[in-house]
Amino acid sequence: MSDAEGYPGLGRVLVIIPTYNEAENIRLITDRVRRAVSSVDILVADDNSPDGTGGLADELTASDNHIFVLHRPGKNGLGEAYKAGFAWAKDKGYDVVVEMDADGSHAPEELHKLLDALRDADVVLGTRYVPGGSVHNWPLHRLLLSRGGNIYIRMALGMPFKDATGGYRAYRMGVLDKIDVATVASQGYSFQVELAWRAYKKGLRVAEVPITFTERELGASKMSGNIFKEQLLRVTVWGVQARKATLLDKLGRRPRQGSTWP
Ligand SMILES: Nc1nc2c(ncn2[C@@H]2O[C@H](COP(=O)(O)OP(=O)(O)OP(=O)(O)O)[C@@H](O)[C@H]2O)c(=O)[nH]1
Ligand SMILES: [Mg+2]
Repeated sequence: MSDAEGYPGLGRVLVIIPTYNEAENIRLITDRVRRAVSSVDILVADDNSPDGTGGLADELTASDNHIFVLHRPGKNGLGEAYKAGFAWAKDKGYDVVVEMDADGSHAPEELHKLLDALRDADVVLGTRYVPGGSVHNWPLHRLLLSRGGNIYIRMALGMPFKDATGGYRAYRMGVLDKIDVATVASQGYSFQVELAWRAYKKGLRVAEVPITFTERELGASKMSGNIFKEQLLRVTVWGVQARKATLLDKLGRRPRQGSTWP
């Protein structure tokens, strides 16, 4: 079982690491997390990776009682893996959940910065695009897509965050119920954007801390053009819905209730 005291001032923290074919990375990342912040627990949410990541995670579990594995039946996207991990964390009574990629892009050595900032916030976004933040080893087109995507998100949604697509984050557990995370349908980067957008709309305290993002060195990317297109489409629709709601509000009429897809 975990250290009873958890992380000072925050309680029990669970770092959720979704994995699909991360056999080369899983031990490296869990070792780094455990060395960096020894009081946190780790949940590997594996989608039955054909390369045996789930089995490797089982071996780690057997040798370290801070590491747990959630075996899922098959590849079902990053968002679904996180939602299952969040539900697991709630069930086990954690106070804080952290999102972290398995490929080393999110440095466990910076985890304490996110957790320290969470003492005065409800959500902390690890941010590449503020002073002190950086991106290493990304080709120019990847950087332009990411920066351009974030500028578009700021314009379309009117939320101030510099890095709404990043996936290195910490949430107080209560936030996930407040933003009704179980109903989030987005996948890929949109999943991250939708969580930030819902937290922003609820008026929650969202802090951004600079992080150093490093492109994966081992294993294959699961990023695709469709993930980027999904983000563009969803953000555009959310932006239009938000402007419509503001306009109706000004006219003294209530927005029509109904589906909020996408
Ligand atoms: N459980 C689960 N994990 C996934 C799935 N897709 C991606 N992941 C994990 O989510 C994390 C981020 O995926 P990456 O492939 O690194 O995506 P990315 O960081 O956008 O792309 P790169 O910059 O090219 O690495 C990694 O830990 C993946 O193993 C999925 O369908 N299910
Ligand atoms: Mg990656």
